[in-house]
Amino acid sequence: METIYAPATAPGRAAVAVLRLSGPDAGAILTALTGRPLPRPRRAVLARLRDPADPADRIDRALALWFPAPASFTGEDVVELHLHGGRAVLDALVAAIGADGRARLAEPGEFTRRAFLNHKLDLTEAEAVADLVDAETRAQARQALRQLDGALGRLYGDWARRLTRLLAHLEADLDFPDEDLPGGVAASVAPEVDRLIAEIAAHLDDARRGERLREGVEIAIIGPPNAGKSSLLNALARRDAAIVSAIPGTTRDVIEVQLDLGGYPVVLADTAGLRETADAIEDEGIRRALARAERADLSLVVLDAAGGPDALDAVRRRLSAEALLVLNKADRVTEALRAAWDRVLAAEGVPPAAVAWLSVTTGDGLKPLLSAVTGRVAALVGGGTGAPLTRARHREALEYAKAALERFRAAPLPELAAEDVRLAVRALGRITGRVDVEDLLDVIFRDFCIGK
Ligand SMILES: Nc1nc2c(ncn2[C@@H]2O[C@H](COP(=O)(O)OP(=O)(O)O)[C@@H](O)[C@H]2O)c(=O)[nH]1
Ligand SMILES: [Mg+2]
Repeated sequence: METIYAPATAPGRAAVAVLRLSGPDAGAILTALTGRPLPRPRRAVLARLRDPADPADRIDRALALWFPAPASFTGEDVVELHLHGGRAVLDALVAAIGADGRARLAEPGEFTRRAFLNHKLDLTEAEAVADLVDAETRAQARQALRQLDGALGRLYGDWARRLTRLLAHLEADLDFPDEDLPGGVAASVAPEVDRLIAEIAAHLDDARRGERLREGVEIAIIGPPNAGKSSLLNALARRDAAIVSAIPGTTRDVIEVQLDLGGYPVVLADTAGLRETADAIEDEGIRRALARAERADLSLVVLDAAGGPDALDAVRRRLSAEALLVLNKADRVTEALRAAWDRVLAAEGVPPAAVAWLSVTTGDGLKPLLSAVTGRVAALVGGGTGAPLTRARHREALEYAKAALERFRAAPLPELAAEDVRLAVRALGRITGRVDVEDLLDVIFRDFCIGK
């Protein structure tokens, strides 16, 4: 295994920069850089780093940490150097290590990859490292941490082990039909397979909570031109992300901003106003607006309330359980007009909880709207019990495993039945990268004491 090294902190000027080395020569390279013996394991020591090729040329006065294998992040010998975070210092160290010739720059993700190969992490935990680094909100970070703690790996690993045990029984029945095994093996494993199908189904049927939290909840702002959609986006984003004007048809493309709503990540999209138009570009913008509203987790349907309840006609089809009706420009709505709105909404059966009065201009109603949206977002991604599914990769493998188990329940021949269970175990093993069917079968078969 080659020794690798890489800066672990983001490039640029900072108080401290961290560089990591991992592999068999990490310790020797540290010795060459300091001209001293290795420090005590896992103790931070002050180290004078110098260029091994020219020991008079000092690089930095740094903090050095020595993690001998296997008690390190990668499971290999690891050295961590905490430098002063300037470009020149880091560049000089990288150049000196490069010139030493015993280590090469790490590929992206290579430290974590080695941790996986050395059984320090399973694949779900390795993915959690990436998610934790990418997390932009607290809820995302908490979810990634749970996964890093092995919550998902344990769940999938446990299912795989239970299935492997069943598989062992099925195969024993096939391989040694003359042996005196308890009769009716396929029938005896059926209840446990049914339990597993139900558990996997419940885990899959989570309204994509975990995936939504990882990727961000999508909210689309739609409505007729000039209703104040772009103004609302800017107010929620607290910056001028979208152009606001009195000219209808100003917004043509989808404009996205990312928000942190109460710890939940949200991708808010402003869209072109919905209307008939002869302008080809605006028409494409409207097509995109509708497509975005279709796939959004939540739509904010904005209307100019001052125009009266007839405005509803243009958006009636967009009102659904996943929509919040925002009646904007309330500053220009008389009491009589408001009463008219209330009558129409009641007649249409729009629940009051799905309606938000707003004036972006005065700011009235913005806070209640924000809490209503945050509440909806929390309901979409928060709550839930246990470890949520976080990736399409996991979902696909679990759906494959569940389908295989359902085939097992319907399979006519014992040989085919065992093969379906085997496929299900493999699919679960692909998620964690850990379950090796053959190894587990060996262990379990030993308990059987057959054909000694
Ligand atoms: N009086 C009033 N005018 C508003 C309000 N919100 C937006 N506007 C104005 O309505 C016009 C259209 O706004 P804009 O955000 O571009 O609407 P969009 O076409 O739906 O994106 C602009 O002139 C805004 O200043 C509001 O709450 N009250
Ligand atoms: Mg606009």
